[in-house]
Amino acid sequence: MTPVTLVMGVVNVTADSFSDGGHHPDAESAIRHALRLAGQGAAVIDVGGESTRPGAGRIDEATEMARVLPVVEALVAEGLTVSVDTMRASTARAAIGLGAAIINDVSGGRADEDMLGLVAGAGVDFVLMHWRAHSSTMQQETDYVDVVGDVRSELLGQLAVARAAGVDPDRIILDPGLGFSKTWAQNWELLAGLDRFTALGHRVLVGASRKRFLGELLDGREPLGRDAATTAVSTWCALHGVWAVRTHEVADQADAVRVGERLAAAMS
Ligand code: PMM
Repeated sequence: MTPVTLVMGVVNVTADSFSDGGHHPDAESAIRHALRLAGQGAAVIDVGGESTRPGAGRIDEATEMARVLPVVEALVAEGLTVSVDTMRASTARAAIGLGAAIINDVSGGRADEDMLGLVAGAGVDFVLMHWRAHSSTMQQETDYVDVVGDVRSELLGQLAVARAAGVDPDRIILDPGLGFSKTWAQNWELLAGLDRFTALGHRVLVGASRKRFLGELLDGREPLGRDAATTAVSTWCALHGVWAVRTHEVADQADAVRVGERLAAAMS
């Protein structure tokens, strides 16, 4: 069976990401970790230099570039498919110049007015995530009438903006943005409603890995103890036809998506 759902392995070169901040503070250890994840089955490596955990502040452009670019360059040289997790067009431009294939912008092009034009001209894939506000205030923006319907229509609105800016729709990957302006309960509703996102005809990415709503379910378990729960979510995502799961741990997730796909095949 050809794999349908991919695993995107997360490499945060940050001091303060919620689950792995400080684990890969320098390029060498980040590169080593990325190669390990690729060996375990990650089809894409997502490199980020700026934490977006709830309450996080911004870092400056020079710091972000210094963290991310050497890692991107080394991983491209190793032949890996590299995604860059950034809200800055300048960082994205530099990363694309080094061979990054995907720009993963958690703001979906809303944080930097130059982002969509850059992506349109560069011909790279673009992850357009549902986003309402920067991390410092996003948890004050969790009012929805119907979270699945509202996230879906806000995503469609931003998709239209991206298309108007010239981004090729086939290059756009949609992401409901678990944990970003979402209460714990709303994350579960979004997972239960995944079919309404995959039905939009775009590839869908889901990032549930080690997030707080899993910790809350598990009686306050710390992030590193949330991988088994993440595995269960990855199975669910594959069962519902998502294009990729974005996870910190990869080996078990790669098995989980195969189980989900096999179940989906048996059910069809
Ligand atoms: N979550 C985080 C960071 N980047 N990108 C996408 N596309 N989707 C997500 O859900 C997402 C993301 C949260 O921080 P982490 O890097 O520590 O997981």
